[in-house]
Amino acid sequence: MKYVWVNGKLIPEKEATIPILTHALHYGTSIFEGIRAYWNSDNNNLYVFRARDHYVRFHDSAKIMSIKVGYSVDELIDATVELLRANDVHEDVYIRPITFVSASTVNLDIRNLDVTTAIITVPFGHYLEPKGIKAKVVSWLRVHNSMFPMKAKVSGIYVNSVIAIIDAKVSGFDEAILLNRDGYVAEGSGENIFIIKDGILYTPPVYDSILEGITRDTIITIARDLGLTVTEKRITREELYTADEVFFTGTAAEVTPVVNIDGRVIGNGEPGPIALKVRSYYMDVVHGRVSKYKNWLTPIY
Ligand code: PY5
Repeated sequence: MKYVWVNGKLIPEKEATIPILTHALHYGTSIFEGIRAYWNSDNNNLYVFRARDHYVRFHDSAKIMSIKVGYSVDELIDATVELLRANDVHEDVYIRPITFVSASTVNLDIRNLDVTTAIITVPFGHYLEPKGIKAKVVSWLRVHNSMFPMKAKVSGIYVNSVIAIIDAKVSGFDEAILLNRDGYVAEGSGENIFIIKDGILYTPPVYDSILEGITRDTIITIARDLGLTVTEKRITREELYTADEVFFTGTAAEVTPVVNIDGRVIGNGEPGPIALKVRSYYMDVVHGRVSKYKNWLTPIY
């Protein structure tokens, strides 16, 4: 889009370039977020979804990595609003805040190195096919909590997701499901996972080497609103195969039904009724159509 926000200033996106020896490019030393803003054509407004929660997680990721963001949660929310207005956004967009180690050095101790904080916006539609996708439980395991704090959204760790999704795609599937080191279901390459059995929703607990997804939290909250029971528990691979429904959640993925896992048809091979009901409510919430969740939204206009 026209402008990006870099260290407190709006600059033309074309001018936002980085030197070749940038630390983050070589070592993945960035922390980032993925946020969505939804355009509501009923009242011609744009709503950023759970901006505060995303920027709190951004700060948590930074703290874990000993990176200093340089801007408070409130300043980052204000910067996001300023950028969306400057870009005159009237459509659904993805917002990508990032703080990266911008020093040009080969040293690994980043504690005193210069960082750059930027926010970029891009037009964004569906990340995964909403009609349902095929997933593969790949042989690559999710990086375990004891090897890296998976609560932190750190760029370098995404090579684990990249190798997993390539494995799934070359085998003809749409997305990967990763198990953790203990053999339990962790998450997708860029999504959390829920299964439904006999009307109850289950999702892996946060200590099972997953990113603590904000959409995951949203779904747990709004599903309970709909009178559904949601339980956080360890999930085995066979529970995936024999679930009545499975769906992924994520800022990019929203709520995406998984209709086939490792060649086993899930339910009747179509998106299930509970996933569809939860997704429809989720879309209402993010578009500002549910008054009780308006506090999750930052209106832009
Ligand atoms: N797990 C992983 C590994 C993720 O990358 C993501 C988000 C999630 C779970 C869901 O987290 P949340 O609900 O807070 O978004 N993935 C990013 C996203 O914007 C990047 C995907 C390429 O959805």
